[in-house]
Amino acid sequence: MGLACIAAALESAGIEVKILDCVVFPYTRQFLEQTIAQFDPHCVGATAVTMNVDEAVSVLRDAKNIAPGIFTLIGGPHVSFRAQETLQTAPEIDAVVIGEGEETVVELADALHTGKPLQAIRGLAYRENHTIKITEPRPLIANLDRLPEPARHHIALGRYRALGLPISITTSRGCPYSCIFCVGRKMVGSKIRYRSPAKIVDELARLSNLGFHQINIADDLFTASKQHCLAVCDELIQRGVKIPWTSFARVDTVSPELLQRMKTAGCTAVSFGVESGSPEILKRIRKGISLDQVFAAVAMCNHAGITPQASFILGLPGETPNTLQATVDMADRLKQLGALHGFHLLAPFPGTEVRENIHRYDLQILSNDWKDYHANRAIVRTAAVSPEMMNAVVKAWEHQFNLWLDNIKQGREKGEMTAAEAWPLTHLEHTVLLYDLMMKQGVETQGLFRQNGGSTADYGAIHGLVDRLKGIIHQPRDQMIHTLAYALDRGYLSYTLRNGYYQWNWNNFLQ
Ligand code: B12
Repeated sequence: MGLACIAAALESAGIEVKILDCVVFPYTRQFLEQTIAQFDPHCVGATAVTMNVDEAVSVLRDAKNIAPGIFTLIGGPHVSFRAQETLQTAPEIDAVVIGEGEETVVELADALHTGKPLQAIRGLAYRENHTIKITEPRPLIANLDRLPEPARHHIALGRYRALGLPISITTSRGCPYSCIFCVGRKMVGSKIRYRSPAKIVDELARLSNLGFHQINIADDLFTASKQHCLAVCDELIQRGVKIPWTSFARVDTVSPELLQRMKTAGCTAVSFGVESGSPEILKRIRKGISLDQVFAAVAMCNHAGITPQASFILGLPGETPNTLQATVDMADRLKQLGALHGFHLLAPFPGTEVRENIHRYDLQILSNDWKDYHANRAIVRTAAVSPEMMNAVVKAWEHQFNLWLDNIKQGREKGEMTAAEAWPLTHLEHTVLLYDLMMKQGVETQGLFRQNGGSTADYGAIHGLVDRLKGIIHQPRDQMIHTLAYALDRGYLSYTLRNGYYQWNWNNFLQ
């Protein structure tokens, strides 16, 4: 979303852009080299969260080495809080865009073109005469309606659709709450800025035609304003836009009326940050919710027919074996009430209260290697809880998940399950294989071959490709046939037969 927003702002200013999406394409220096040779950009930028900042920096390093004249810049929620450090440790990066980037990047492009001084551009850190300069902070963009729609045409959406991922949209920016583990509010401000419901639904209507199974409303807190949330829902209902969607919410911002309307407008699931089963911890992290409110919100969702999802963070300051147990118990109780749940481990990101003022908290940070900041394994300890104790909870949860998958597998093998019942596993298998195919460039390198495969029989497009993928994709043949047939059927992949040659392709244009 970040890159698509930056691309849209640049295009509106008449600047040509190209997005290299290293989420669904494998990154290689050669790939970057080819792109730079063909596109010949003045500037190369990258986005990053903390866990992938090193990779983003190394892409920019490659860009600088390939073409030293290129201006390199980086933005996103990690470097916004580590601008100085980023420039100090990565001499190949010329500038850091701090905070919202749409206006900054357009002014920067103009300055690079005209030779205007960078000093006048707010929200920028850059190097001048071997010193690092940080300009005035950039005020948040007041009117989001003036921003162009994210330039999704630069993203290979077909690949995201093939992986079963939802497509994202934002309807607002900002969060008035001040949870100590989150940088959201510091990135986007405490005063929420809303887009107008008519514009949002125009965009949602377009997204609903792209063949995604679901839309993710990626706002920090979609339900922050009841009025805004209801207005978007009413607009969706009135215009008859039918597409399932999900959003983030807080348990103290939902009501039966709101959830009912969200359901009517297409909402299927709401994700709540519950964080902990301990009231003391909830207080300490300034979450501002009670456990009663959690139970009430889950009941309201159930009543409205919306799946409640609860997300927890282990390793919050002051965690003890008792609070850890309270969180596990809370998750179990919510599960019994029909809520899905997941555990993450605290990653104290730059810019968060918990990291910047760690001396105030019962917490020790055990790793400053940003690659460890993925929140799936413990990188903190408290006085009473070790990383091993926290990891054990997550591992037990992962074990339960694997047992559930095994059960489906057995049921499917014995023919005791319908295809619909087995779908979560079947879908996961398809996703894993298709992702592998993308990352290994299986279609690009092996997708063109002779119809009869060298023999007299027509081998068929699927069998032919499966044969050629042997040694590249390490999956059983049946599975590969099944997944390719599924991807063809859904239009994720297609092939043509011309002059005795099959040619496979990923489909990117989704209408
Ligand atoms: C929605 C969301 C998600 C969605 C993303 C959906 C999507 N399609 O993008 C999902 C659920 C998938 C997700 C996943 C994760 N998320 Co998240 N997410 C958010 C949330 C709530 C909004 C992000 C968003 O879309 N904002 C709107 C876009 C337009 O803003 P943006 O990306 O920040 O980009 C702007 C600027 O940063 C800047 N910019 C960004 N990149 C660049 C690049 C250049 C060159 C320039 C010039 C400018 C620029 O300009 C952009 C336009 O203004 C934020 C909270 C927040 N408000 O930041 C957390 C947040 C970004 N997520 C966070 C985290 C930790 C994660 C995960 C690591 C969680 C996990 N353990 O798996 C993953 C990482 C995924 C990844 N590889 O990036 C953290 C990141 C903190 C950090 N320092 O790492 C945040 C800040 C929340 C928090 N806990 O504090 N997330």
